[in-house]
Formats: sequence, structure tokens, C-alpha cells
Amino acid sequence: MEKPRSIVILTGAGISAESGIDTFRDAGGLWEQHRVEDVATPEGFARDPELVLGFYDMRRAALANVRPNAAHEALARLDAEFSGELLIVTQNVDDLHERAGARRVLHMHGELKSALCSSCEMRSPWDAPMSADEAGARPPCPVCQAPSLRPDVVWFGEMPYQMERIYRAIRKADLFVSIGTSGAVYPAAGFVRDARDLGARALELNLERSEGSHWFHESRQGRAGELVPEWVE
Ligand code: BV8
Repeated sequence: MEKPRSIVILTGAGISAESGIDTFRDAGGLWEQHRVEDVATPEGFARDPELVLGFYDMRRAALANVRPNAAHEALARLDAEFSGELLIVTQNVDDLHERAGARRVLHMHGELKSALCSSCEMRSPWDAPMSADEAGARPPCPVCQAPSLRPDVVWFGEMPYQMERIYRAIRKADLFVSIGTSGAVYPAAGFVRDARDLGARALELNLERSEGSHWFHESRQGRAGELVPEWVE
């Protein structure tokens, strides 16, 4: 294939696995410790806010102990060197793409290091616990001071962020690359079909075949830390 002019890259938990961040569905993954219905839905948050806030506090705090891996670093090099259109759409809520130096990153499911206020609906950078302190007080929203912060992540049943911007990029893409995702959750899992229908070439780089592998022109199995630098070079 001649050099692509416009690339969309979709990443999932598998790209951060070698950095030591649990994936969702692999054995011992995040969901195994908590039922997804309990911690990644608005209903779960309404039912037990402290359980959900604690789940995200733990994951946010863990970011201090992990570093980007060779896959994040390869994508950051691509971002710096590729003169065409490039968008890294990540389902991940960690900050490893940015810490590797990537700039054209879109977090469609939000970010651990951001807080959303249920009162004023403003989002603020956040890197502290959100659950109540020993006096039972929740931290105030940096904008309106209300004690109504929630994790700025997209839960099941909630609309992912910047979908129009993502579909605009997919419409222009002549290459769609999916890295480290099980293809289990929509609308992200459907992007490969949209890209193919619009004429893009579709490549999957994943540890094992995923639910969507059959939609890709090419699917390579292996660790992202090896496959991504190989592909970027
Ligand atoms: C919406 C953020 C509508 C929070 C997440 C029935 C049919 C179709 C759809 C639905 C349905 N019922 C409900 C739905 C919709 C639902 C959905 O898709 N459900 C699924 C379960 C069927 N989707 C939604 O609700 C979405 N919203 O549809 O809104 C709407 C419309 C209008 C108005 C309002 C609303 C929102 C979904 C977002 C949920 N939030 N995360 C948080 O992080 O806590 S989802 C979460 O799981 C991730 O963000 C990601 O999106 C998803 C999948 O996880 P992966 O990243 O793929 O990780 P996983 O562990 O699954 O896989 C890891 C992969 O890596 C594996 O394949 C493994 O082999 C590989 N791997 C491991 N190690 C390595 C590796 N690869 C390479 N190298 C390695 N070393």
C-alpha cells in the first residue's frame, strides 16, 4: 500500500497492559474484581457512590507507579513525524499516550485525571482522591465548590465524548489501526466497519484474535510492545 495520507488509530487497555495497568477482560482484569454493573454505570454510582469513587481513586493513584511502554512511545514518534492527518482515539482513561509525548490524542471514554461536577457540569484537571475523607466530606468542585464531583469517565449507557470529531476523522482515513482492544464495547467496536465501508485499509494489532478480527484486512497477534514499534518503523 502506498504511504497513507490520513490515519485513525484506536487503542484499548491492551496497549497499557505491559505498563502494568490491568485490562478489563483478561484473567484478573479490573472487571473481575468488581461487577461492571456496579462500578461503570450511572446506576452503580447512584447506588453506591463511595464504592465507585474508591474504584476510580485506586486506578488514578496507580498511574503514579506506571510508565508508558514501547508501544506508547512508538505512537508518539509517529505523531511527531507523520505529516499527514493522524488521530489516536483511545478508549483508555490513563494518561500514558500523553506521557509518552503523543499530542493528537482523543479520550472517547474520558480520563482518570479529570473530574466532572454533577452540579455545574464543568470538567477540571484532577489528580487526588474523590471519595469522602474521614470526616465524610467530599472534595469541592474547583469551579462551583459543590461537593458533587464524579470521575470524568464515560460509563455504560453514557454518550462517549467527541463522537462527531471521531467520525469526521474516520471519513477521511485511508488507514485504520486497532491496537489492544477486545472489540467488545460499542460504538468503538464498530469503528472498523465504518472505516472499511469508507474505503480505509484496516489493521489489527492485538495479543489474540478479538471479537472484531474478521472485520480487518490484516490481524497480527502479539504484544503491543513488539508489534507497534515494528509497525511504526
Ligand atoms: C453508548 C470507561 C449510547 C470507564 C468504558 C448491546 C449491543 C451493542 C451495544 C450495547 C448493547 N447493550 C449496551 C450497549 C452499549 C454499550 C456496550 O457496548 N455494551 C457492551 C458490553 C455490549 N456501550 C455503551 O454503553 C457506550 N455508550 O452506547 O451510548 C448512547 C447514545 C445516545 C445517548 C446516550 C448514550 C459507552 C461504553 C463506555 C463504557 N466505558 N470505559 C472505565 O475505564 O472504567 S468501557 C471499557 O471496556 C474500555 O473503555 C473499552 O471501551 C472497553 C473494552 O475494553 P478494552 O479496552 O478492549 O480492554 P479489554 O480488557 O476488553 O481487552 C483488552 C485486549 O487487549 C484483549 O483483546 C487482549 O487480548 C489485548 N491485550 C492484552 N494484553 C496485550 C493485549 N494486546 C496487545 N499487547 C498486550 N500486551
